Amino acid sequence: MNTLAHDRVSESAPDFMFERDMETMARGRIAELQAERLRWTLDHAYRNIPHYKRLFDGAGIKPKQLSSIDDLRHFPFTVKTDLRDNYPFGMFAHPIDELSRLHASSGTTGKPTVVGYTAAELENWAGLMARSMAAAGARPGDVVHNAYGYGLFTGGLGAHYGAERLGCTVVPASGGGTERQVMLLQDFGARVLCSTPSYALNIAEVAETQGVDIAALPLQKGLFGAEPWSEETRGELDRRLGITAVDLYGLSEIMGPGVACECDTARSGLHGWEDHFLFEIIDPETLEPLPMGESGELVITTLTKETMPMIRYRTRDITRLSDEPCICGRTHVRILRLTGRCDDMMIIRGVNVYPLQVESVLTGLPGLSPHFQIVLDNAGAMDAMTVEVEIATDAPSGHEDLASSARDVRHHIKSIIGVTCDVVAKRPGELPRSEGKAIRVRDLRKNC
Ligand code: DLL
Repeated sequence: MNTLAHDRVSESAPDFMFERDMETMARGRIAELQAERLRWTLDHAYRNIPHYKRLFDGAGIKPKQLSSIDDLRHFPFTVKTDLRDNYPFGMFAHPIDELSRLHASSGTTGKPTVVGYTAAELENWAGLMARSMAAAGARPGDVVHNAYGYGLFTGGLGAHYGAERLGCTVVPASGGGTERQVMLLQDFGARVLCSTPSYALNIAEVAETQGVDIAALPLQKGLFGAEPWSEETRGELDRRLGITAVDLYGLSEIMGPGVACECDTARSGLHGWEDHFLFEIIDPETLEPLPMGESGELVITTLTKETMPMIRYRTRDITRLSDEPCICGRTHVRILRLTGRCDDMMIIRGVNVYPLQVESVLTGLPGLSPHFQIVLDNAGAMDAMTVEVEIATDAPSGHEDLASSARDVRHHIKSIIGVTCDVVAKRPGELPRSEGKAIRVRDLRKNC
């Protein structure tokens, strides 16, 4: 994108945008641009990637049959196993020697999924991350402490180049070494923190045990994502770090972080950058597209990616879209808070439960820390859930106190989520701490 387009004149203004023309484009114009770019993407994928040729031919559809965006619903979906089946480079339209970088996301089983970028695509990504950071309240000249993991994970380098593109000074802290991170936050005076929400809570906790008041430091904005987090956790991060916590979304198959980001003006849904991506919501059972505002699985089609265009990629993420105008002036559709992944859903005694619902209940209760894990096990023919949660550092921790906290939590989970489970209250420090994406579920079930 045009790097000269940013609002140089109004960098310090509250409504500063990195690419105002694109971010505030009339919705009709966005639709025209999307149709044009979609036609190019379908044609490019069909001609250059054998997987898509096979897929489209199998479905009896040709790119030229798309006469409007609505026709996209007739094209087949892409799923994660398509990437695995074409491991490592089978989904690429370019030979490897034309690429500048590879990233990969580690699956729980088998081979990772690999994504590749040309130099131009890295430029594009940096621009979209810069746009996201500016929306979240970062400004040129800010010090950005980047605690997303550096490496094959897209979080570290994605946020890094976005912050540089915005004109910030990056502290490439990566994840881990939390005590040192607290020292760097104090000494370098970062105004912006980038990390997973669970790692930000870990930083807050370590700072508190070191007697450091992060809320009194220059830190003001947090860009948190890469895992589901609740409004209650947002409140906790705002309060404990003295910041405005903003939601950031992305996935490696589509690009990495920066596919969508909240504005710090409204903090009410993530602006999905529609000049580069087309968002649909489908019913994950019937696979039919759902109307604006209904909850279902997010499906994304890339509009500007050359190396690895993704056609109707099923993210497995559950959310809703909103095209209501936003008070910040950005016109791009909003992706409302992601409530979980289809594959994270647990069925406990017939009730559908997502880890995020458990997080919401726990974070709202006094006397508890935000650190928890869900343990799944077999109970006869059914699945049983045990919630392990740590009590707050200042809460009484005798045997009877722990038992009473556990009873209390069990009662709240039953009344709010409607599921009966066991609860084990733990003393501070007994559960593992996150340094990146938190592991919320320990699955001990046999045959799963
Ligand atoms: O997590 C990219 C990223 C890095 C996003 C840093 C934001 C910040 P993956 O490792 O491929 O990529 O994982 C993608 O993480 O499909 C969601 O399930 C989840 N996820 C990402 N952002 C959010 C969010 C990165 N804001 C998967 N809320 C996605 C909820 C999120 N879940």
